[in-house]
Amino acid sequence: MLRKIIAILSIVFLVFQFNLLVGAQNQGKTYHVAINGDDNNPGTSDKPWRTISYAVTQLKPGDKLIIHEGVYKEVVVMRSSGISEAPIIITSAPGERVVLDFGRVSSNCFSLSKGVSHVRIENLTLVNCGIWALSLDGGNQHIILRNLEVAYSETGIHMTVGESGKKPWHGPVGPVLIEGCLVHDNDVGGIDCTPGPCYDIIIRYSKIYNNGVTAGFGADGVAVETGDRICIEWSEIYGNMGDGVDLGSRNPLWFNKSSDFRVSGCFVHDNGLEGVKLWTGGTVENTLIYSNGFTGLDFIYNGKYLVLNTAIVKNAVEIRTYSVALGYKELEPLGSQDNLEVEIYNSIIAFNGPPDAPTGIYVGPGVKLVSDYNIWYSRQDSEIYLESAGMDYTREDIASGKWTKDTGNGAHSIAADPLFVDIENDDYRLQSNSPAIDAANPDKSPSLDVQGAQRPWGQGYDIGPYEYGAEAPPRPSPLKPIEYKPQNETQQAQETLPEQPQNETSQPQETSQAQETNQTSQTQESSQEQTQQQTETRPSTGKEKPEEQGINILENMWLILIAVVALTLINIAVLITILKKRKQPLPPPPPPPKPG
Ligand SMILES: [Ca+2]
Ligand SMILES: [Ca+2]
Repeated sequence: MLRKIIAILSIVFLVFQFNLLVGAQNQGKTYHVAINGDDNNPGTSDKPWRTISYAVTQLKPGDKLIIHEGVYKEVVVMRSSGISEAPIIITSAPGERVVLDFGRVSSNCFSLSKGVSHVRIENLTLVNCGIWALSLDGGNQHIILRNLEVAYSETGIHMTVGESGKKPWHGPVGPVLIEGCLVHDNDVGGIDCTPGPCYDIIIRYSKIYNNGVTAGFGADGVAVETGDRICIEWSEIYGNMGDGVDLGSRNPLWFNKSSDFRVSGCFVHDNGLEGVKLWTGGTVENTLIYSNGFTGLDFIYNGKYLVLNTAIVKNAVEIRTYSVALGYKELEPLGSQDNLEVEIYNSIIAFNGPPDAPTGIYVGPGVKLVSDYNIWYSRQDSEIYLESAGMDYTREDIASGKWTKDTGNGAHSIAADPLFVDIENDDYRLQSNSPAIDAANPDKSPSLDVQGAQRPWGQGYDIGPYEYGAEAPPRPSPLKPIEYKPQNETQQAQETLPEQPQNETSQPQETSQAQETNQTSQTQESSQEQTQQQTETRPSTGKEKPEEQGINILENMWLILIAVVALTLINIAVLITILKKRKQPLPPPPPPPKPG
């Protein structure tokens, strides 16, 4: 009887192994979608599917969907996930331009449904969506969005669903890596996490620009209402009608739970309202904040804030406000403003505002400011306004040591023209005789500058985001900067898009005057163009990144195959032994158990 059971189990096990074998072969299949395909096809390269929306229903962990050139007009809802060793990858065929033009449909357009995780979406252009072009509905983990253009929609990339100030309907979102993306010309926001929370979000090598312009709406470039561990690095955020970066919240539900916000190696400029706005703490380093309409840098509620090697220049040139506001009294504050711990080192606050308006830094009564090695040069009679003392510190007060004597700050600070190369044309690199050169505190200096150049160069570290003379590697940029304008209704969806050389399209074709005069940006881009392919040389701030999921499926499959074949051979051997033994006489049954 026992042998019979073992034999049956053995056969069952063999069948199981056979299934595993088949499963292993199925893992990591590559499918194709093409404009001339058919959803009744098997989805192979010679018999591709026609629609992305059908294709995504067929995907399993490890599968890769390759979309071929053309303009696709359909809404896509993804309901299947990958797993950590085998993410689902959706991408265009190499060198082929794939556009999803949603025709301004009044729904979300490319959605990752509740809980859909371990997905990589790459090399696509998503435009013309009536609501959210790319929506991470909630509970989405380990998502990589790489080399996407998301534009001309109501909102570009949206994470979590629900009402502002309330809990999300489908849970938080993250980790998410948004890398090498262009998010622009959306009506009410570029990248938005409302209500949140979003955790472990990294946005890098991206450009987020001109959002809110067409609709005349105060759209932010990047806005995260609630969440934590949000990092924006090596990116350019400009020309948005609202704030460039707005991290944190008015929402009291989540106050003081979020403090790891980080803006590093970024250019934040020409936004309509504020440059960088942090509500509950965070770090701003190696960042150039210029020509924003309102306050350049704004820290609002209690928290720990750190500013390193940042320049805040030419902000608030039209509106009467401070260029840096620390703990400025909110009209209806939902958070506390009695304990902001702010450190500012190696930074330049200069040339802000019209001459007759408050333009320097405002230090609120609840702020504990520790600062040194900075350059102040915005307004001669009020570089620093200290609310607790009701005192304006003038350029002379800083130079003569009065500011230091009163507050203990700024013993090594400078009240002089930082001598930028060309302010008119927004080139904020340092001239060779700039007082910022070699004048920074080395212990507070990041090892790379805003262009990714190694610090220090020369005798020491420089104040501000640029290290004078240091050799800058190519500044990271979107891998495939492209511009796509939604087509007229009368044009054919299948129409092939004109081929555009990459280097010409990397400069967005804005009409804004601010961008036309933006030499800094253009200079960077021409250096990017030469070296776009050298992505491996990109600097990194060492910030932990979400797990890369590019596991070699093929390698895994071979391991599984070998294991399955070995197990099968052992199993067959066991089965043969058992069957042979069955022919031998059975031993006598054991005596029955004695009662009692
Ligand atoms: Ca805002
Ligand atoms: Ca130096």
